[in-house]
Amino acid sequence: VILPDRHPLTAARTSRSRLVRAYRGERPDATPVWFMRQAGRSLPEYRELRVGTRMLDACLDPALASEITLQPVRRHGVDAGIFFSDIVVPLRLVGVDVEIEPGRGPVFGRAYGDAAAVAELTAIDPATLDAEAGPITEAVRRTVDELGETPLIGFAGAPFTLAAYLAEGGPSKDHLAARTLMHADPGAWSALMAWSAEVTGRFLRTQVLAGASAAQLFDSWAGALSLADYETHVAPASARALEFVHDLEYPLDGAELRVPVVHFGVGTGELLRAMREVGADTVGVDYRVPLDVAAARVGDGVPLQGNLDPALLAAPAAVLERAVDEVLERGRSAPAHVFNLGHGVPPSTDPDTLTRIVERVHAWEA
Ligand code: 1CP
Repeated sequence: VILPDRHPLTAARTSRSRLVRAYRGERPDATPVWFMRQAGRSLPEYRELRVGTRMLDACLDPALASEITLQPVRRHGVDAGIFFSDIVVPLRLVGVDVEIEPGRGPVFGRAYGDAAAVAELTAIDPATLDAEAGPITEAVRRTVDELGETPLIGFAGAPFTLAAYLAEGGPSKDHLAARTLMHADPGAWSALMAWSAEVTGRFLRTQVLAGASAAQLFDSWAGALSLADYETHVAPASARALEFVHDLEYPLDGAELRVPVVHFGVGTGELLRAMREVGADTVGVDYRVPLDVAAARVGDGVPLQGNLDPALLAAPAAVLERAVDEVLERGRSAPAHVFNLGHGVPPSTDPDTLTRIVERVHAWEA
């Protein structure tokens, strides 16, 4: 499926951007940089806009979601916007009772940790998302109109990370409820994973069709799994979720190219190769594995994204600068590198620190 003419990739507004070039495995004039959670509480202009609006209501207000997405692009000069939304937005859209509690994260009206609960959840037809996704489509369209030649990254939660919340009914440290269900009732588990893959895959596809130039799958909590459990009980569902965007293509130099897909998780040092193999073009690396080590683990020819430790953002300037340079140097081991943090921007971060990192990354001899 070729993306429509007005799509920024098809219209050649973003197909030669630094970000999309790097995701294709090329080395542009400067290393592209964006930050996970760049939109959010580190920005005073975000905190001001969010007063009096619940998180998920903000996500479903196209004007607000679009403005919040644009704020860090204007302020920092990053090479991409990341759509302001949340991994649980598609669950809300299909009618699941979920809220985001400030300081806590996603909280559900009930837990889906056994076969009976999973059967109730999976009775919801994932295709209902398509009829409810109007606010997402509109927010993405508004955003890419404003972004011009800067690409927008769409994202979704991977089925395991969604299941980690669903099985527990909220955030948890070790994702025990999900990991127990996986082994206690593999049938219910695979039903939950298949359903989550459909819902989250449709959410991702909606964003790309509406104008996102890349797609990132967040399997934030996959690092809780052994490689064997990941491969057996999780990887097939992640591959299924990514199939929802794999057929979307844009024309470039007479060829038809797939929309780039990035796959990221925390603590996934043992899983990097497997995360590539589910169908990712670029692998996002957290701060625990240096990029040169990660490059050897994922195999040849794979662009990497990452991986400055967010803790360094609060360190003295000289310490931070050395750490940024080291990430860039190690990034040379991959065919292409997109600079990012090893996980999200902490809310206490001084925004000027992020702006200075962008300047330093862009000035570095790629
Ligand atoms: O009121 C607020 O400001 C709430 C904080 C917040 C924000 C700004 C939450 C609650 N979600 C978001 C937006 C968000 N969530 C974005 C877009 C903004 C950007 O990156 O610039 C993205 C990509 C996410 C994705 C997300 N949500 C992930 C995957 C990324 C990651 O950080 O690992 C996860 C795990 C969530 C769940 C979630 N939502 C919110 C919180 C606090 C959490 C984590 C809770 C937990 O620790 O389990």
